[in-house]
Amino acid sequence: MTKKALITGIRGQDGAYLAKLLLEKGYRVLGADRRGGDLNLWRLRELGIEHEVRMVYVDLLEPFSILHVIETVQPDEVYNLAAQSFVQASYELPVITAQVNAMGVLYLLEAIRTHQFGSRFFQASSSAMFGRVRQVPQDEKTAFYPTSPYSVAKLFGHWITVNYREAYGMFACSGILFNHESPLRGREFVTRKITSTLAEIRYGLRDRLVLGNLDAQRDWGYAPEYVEAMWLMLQADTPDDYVIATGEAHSVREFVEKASEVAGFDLVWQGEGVDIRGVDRRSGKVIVEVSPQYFRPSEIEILRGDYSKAKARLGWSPKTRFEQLVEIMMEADLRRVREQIG
Ligand code: NAP
Ligand code: F7E
Repeated sequence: MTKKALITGIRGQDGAYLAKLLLEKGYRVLGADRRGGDLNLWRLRELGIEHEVRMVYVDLLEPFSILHVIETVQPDEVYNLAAQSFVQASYELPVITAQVNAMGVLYLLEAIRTHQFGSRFFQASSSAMFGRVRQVPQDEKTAFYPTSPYSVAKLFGHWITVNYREAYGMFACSGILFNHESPLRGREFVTRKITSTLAEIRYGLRDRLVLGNLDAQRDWGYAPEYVEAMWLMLQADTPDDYVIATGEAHSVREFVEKASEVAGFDLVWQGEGVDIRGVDRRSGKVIVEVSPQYFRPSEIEILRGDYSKAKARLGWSPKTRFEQLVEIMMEADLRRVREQIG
């Protein structure tokens, strides 16, 4: 029988890739959408699946919408990818971040428990929960130390998922996802901000790329591979929690350097601290600078994950390395700008 999957956060990066993967596997995919209409379906459109996903109204802040959709759809699998996912914004919007990222998870779990259709549940947890990291690399046993309203709320989402599994025997899994990127990443996140802005500079639509902390290090993987791990977790014999990562960390500075190279710049750094400048030796122009406006009240200096458990139990490993990821993203943004200017 055709399996039904409900994906919250369908308009986001992961929602789009997961929908594509599940459609390819023969699932009927229902996309939980808080806005309605067909505005902003650009990611589904880019993947050529905008007419294959059935949209249903769900706002994670509206528990009745969740109860209603679980009751009417009776999904085999529920993937909770919806979140206020931008860490920087969570300092300005702490309450809404907590409501969506923490209470939203509980509403979903409670709706599944109440209806007892046996839906399997995936929660998109975050490496940001490790925050002020207690060890490098981080694995499933590493102590959490969240450092933003975003990650504190995600920690609730993680533990309530574990709690519903242990207390009620639900098939509920939490994926502790390290940063994963792609050409479908939102432009507010640093990787896509870098590639989209450098592409615009390359074709004369913009002068500068202004960033915050260049020294922060992240374990950046390729998003289509991460949604495969989500699916694998729900196909396992028993529910569990898994770190999904590449095992490599690189700095924001390294990302800028590699992306500049792919975009055809010859970047050299001049100065230090907030006065640092990235200069293109070919044109002599400053193309990168730093502004404290993008510094965070509390920063995560390094995240690097140990995905051994996912490898051993799910057979999952990352395939796309850092350099390749930057190339994929940079080339996609160069292509987009070329198409835009004709
Ligand atoms: P994303 O592109 O920001 O997508 C998040 C989606 O959540 C958006 O489509 C948004 O809908 C939806 N949403 C926000 N508030 C909602 C609400 N109240 N009700 C219903 N939907 C709501 O995020 P992503 O990168 O795909 O990430 C997917 C999930 O993985 C998120 O939970 C994120 O926190 C988590 N995660 C991501 C990463 C990563 O590196 N990408 C790492 C760790 C964990 P609108 O389109 O309507 O705004
Ligand atoms: O920042 C630094 C910034 O916003 C990465 C989300 O998917 O991954 C993501 O959260 C780093 C930080 O991602 C700029 O200070 C420098 O150290 O791309 P980001 P994030 O905060 O790591 C986790 C795992 C999630 O769960 C989240 O949902 O880059 N940085 N300059 C900058 N960051 C941004 N956004 N913009 C800058 O100009």
